[in-house]
Amino acid sequence: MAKQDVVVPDIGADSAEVIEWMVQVGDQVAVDDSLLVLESDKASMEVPSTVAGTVTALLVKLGDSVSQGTAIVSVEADADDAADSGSTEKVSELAPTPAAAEPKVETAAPTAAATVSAEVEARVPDIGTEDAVDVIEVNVAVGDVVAEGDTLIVLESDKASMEIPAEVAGTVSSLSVKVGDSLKQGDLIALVQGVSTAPVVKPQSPDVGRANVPADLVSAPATNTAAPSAPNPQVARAAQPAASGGDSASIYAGPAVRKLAREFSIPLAEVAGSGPRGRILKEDLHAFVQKRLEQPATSTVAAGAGIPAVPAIDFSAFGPIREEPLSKIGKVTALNMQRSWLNVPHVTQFDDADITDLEAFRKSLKDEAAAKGTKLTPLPFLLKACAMALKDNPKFNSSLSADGESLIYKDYVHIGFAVDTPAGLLVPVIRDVDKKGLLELAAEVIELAGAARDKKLKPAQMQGACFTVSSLGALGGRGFTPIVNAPEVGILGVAKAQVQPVWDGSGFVPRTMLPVSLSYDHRVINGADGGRFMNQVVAILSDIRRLTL
Ligand code: CAO
Repeated sequence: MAKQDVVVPDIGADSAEVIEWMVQVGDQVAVDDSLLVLESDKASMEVPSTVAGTVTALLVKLGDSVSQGTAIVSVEADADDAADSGSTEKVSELAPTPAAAEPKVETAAPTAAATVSAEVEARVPDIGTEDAVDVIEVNVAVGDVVAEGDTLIVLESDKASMEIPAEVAGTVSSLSVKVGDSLKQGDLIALVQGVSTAPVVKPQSPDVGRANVPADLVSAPATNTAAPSAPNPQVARAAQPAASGGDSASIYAGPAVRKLAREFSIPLAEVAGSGPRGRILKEDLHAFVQKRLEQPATSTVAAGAGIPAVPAIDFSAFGPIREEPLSKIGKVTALNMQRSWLNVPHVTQFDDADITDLEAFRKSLKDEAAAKGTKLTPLPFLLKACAMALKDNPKFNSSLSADGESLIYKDYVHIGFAVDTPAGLLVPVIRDVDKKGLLELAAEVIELAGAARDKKLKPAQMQGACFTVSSLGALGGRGFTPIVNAPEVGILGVAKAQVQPVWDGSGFVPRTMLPVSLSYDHRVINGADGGRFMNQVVAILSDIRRLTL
């Protein structure tokens, strides 16, 4: 078995970048199987194998710049192949004959020095096939001024899409093709009234000259006879690097579109193509960007201004998966969380409240609460403490105006509390907390939490909060950083109360300590404001007689 290196054939460009591997070490390949995808300024192309056998080494890596003759893959040729032809023989078989190595069509000599008024025929160059191929885009109209290299039309065969560029700068004086036409090499595309003073090339015959061939799209052997030969690249609907398991084969876009996508970091795998057979057009990129710009208001996973999106990952590449749509509540929560997180500069302060006496008092009210058909948990005490602190620290009971120019102070104290429901997080609002008693609040918590879990909350019962309390105390935990429910400016997180040894000045005594965390909008509230609010909440919880002050 002979080892052979497959090399980069004539790619019609000085160099191209390796953008995707289509094989890996150990793969069996047949002659003409695609090995990798190269991309030059204008074209992307799959490079096929010249040898049948087993891939033993990849000689270049993604991102490498390669040129004609660069060895890309080592292949251990199949025994038959090797026996039949031998590696050297095989190579020589594939090597171009001197004649074949010449440009397929003689480079057309300039027939005239272009003048301002010279009219140049733009014809279909050697497109590597004798079959007619479809015009899928016409990129110019009569009267358009084109620069040399501007795309006139895009052709598409079964395997390739290719942009046909203008050979001269000038004005399109007539157009001979339309979308849907089938064209062959030499067919007239347009007449361009040249404005260049440089010599221009006018093909002598429909057998167009090399000068008219988009260099990066040719399938004919190149002019460089010395270079190792291989079948020419198929200019293909080549893929993006197969990021995250994306189906690269399904990405179908021309080089210009790919370049634009790269420049704007647009993930082509996420762009819907509106061109023939799903080809992605520049318009599709525009539409995609437009949609992304509008998304922050409508999507739960949108990237904000300038914030890179989290890449899409094909998790099935790592093991079995199951996908379930988010509930409506889940989507709204995600959107609200993201909006608050992105808009509000958060600061979180932590403290512990000694609720030993509060707990003793609460437990002493247990029977009384039960007699009234309710249950008194620490939450109503927390609501009362926050209501008092909100009244004494009015900035916490405010919201920034939408234009960010003023603060809107509220003379009411409505507090939301987070409820964990099977459908997701809901935040019912208790109105006028400052005016209600503990047992009244306890009853309202139970009623609203029940309605939330039974999906019976009315929209009005979830509106108008000035502040939120999020209690995870029944679940445990030592503390967390709650996210402000904008346009509110503060939220109190409550973790699990635990008996801890506390130094009382002469010894350690067991005290029930409640961890609390206060997050606030640092645009409105500074650290000192936060500290004062937190101190007051902790002081009230530590000595609930303060509620009567
Ligand atoms: N520390 C220790 N124990 C606590 C406690 C705390 N901080 N808070 C409550 N408990 C106790 C209660 O006293 C009760 O015990 P008893 O039955 O022995 O009296 C038990 O935990 C259960 O309380 P509860 O959960 O039924 O009642 P609650 O008033 O404390 O909370 C509600 C009500 C609706 C807030 C709660 O059920 C809930 O849904 N919490 C989740 C909130 C949430 O998800 N926050 C995160 C939002 S961001 O994702």
